[in-house]
Amino acid sequence: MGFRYYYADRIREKMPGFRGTDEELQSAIDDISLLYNSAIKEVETRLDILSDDFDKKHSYMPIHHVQSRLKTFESIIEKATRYGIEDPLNNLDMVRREILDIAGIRVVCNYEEDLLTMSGLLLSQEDIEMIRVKDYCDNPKESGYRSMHVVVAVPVYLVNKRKMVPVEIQFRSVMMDAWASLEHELRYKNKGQLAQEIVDTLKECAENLHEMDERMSRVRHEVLKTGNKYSDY
Ligand code: 0O2
Repeated sequence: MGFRYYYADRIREKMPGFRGTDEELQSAIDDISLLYNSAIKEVETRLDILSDDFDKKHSYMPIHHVQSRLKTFESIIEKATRYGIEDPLNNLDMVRREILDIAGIRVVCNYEEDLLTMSGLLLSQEDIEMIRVKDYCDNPKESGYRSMHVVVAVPVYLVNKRKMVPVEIQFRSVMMDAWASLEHELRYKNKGQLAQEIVDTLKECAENLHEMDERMSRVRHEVLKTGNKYSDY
């Protein structure tokens, strides 16, 4: 199976606590790989179609780029432990109910206003269920982080059943994404520890970029008003 990248023997080495056989562990993790990789494909395809249709109708593509990732098995188990799930390796059904970002998609839009357009279009699809929204655009995190996190459940059609699978979608503007990517790298390089002065500077940078986001959006609207190929949007 091309999509499988969790291996039972490697997981056994790092986490020896699984009580079943290797075959049972492999089957459980294949199930996770298949479901969540499929859910990512499903959402990516829907976003692609929406983007193409939006372009056709308005001569404008709100999405700058899309990234996706499947959480590693180790970090799923680590997060489950952090969330207080007892013996997560032997309670994978509970882990799948509680950990909602096993499948993650980042939709980077041009401007902040595009976030609502794209999330609204996706959420209005009748077979998509909204699980939760965390709006860090209007309420940025203490670090300065801005983004809109939407968890949806999407249908995945298997051979003889349909499964609703949760996917966390982070909608960000280009400016929000630039800040988050650089800040994440700096934090990661320093193993999560940054001096207070650096933290303050990064927060200030986030605020400056937010201001820039708003200015760029105003410029865009000026350009639209003067009439050009986007004038019907
Ligand atoms: P990855 O690989 O990016 O997904 P948690 O805090 O994870 O226990 P929850 O509810 O998932 O619980 O947290 P939250 O804060 O809603 O979303 C976590 C994700 O948002 C992070 O994923 C980052 O992608 C992003 N994020 C949140 N805060 C910040 C921040 O201050 N800086 C940056 N750069 N990104 C942030 P992970 O878990 O880091 O991993």
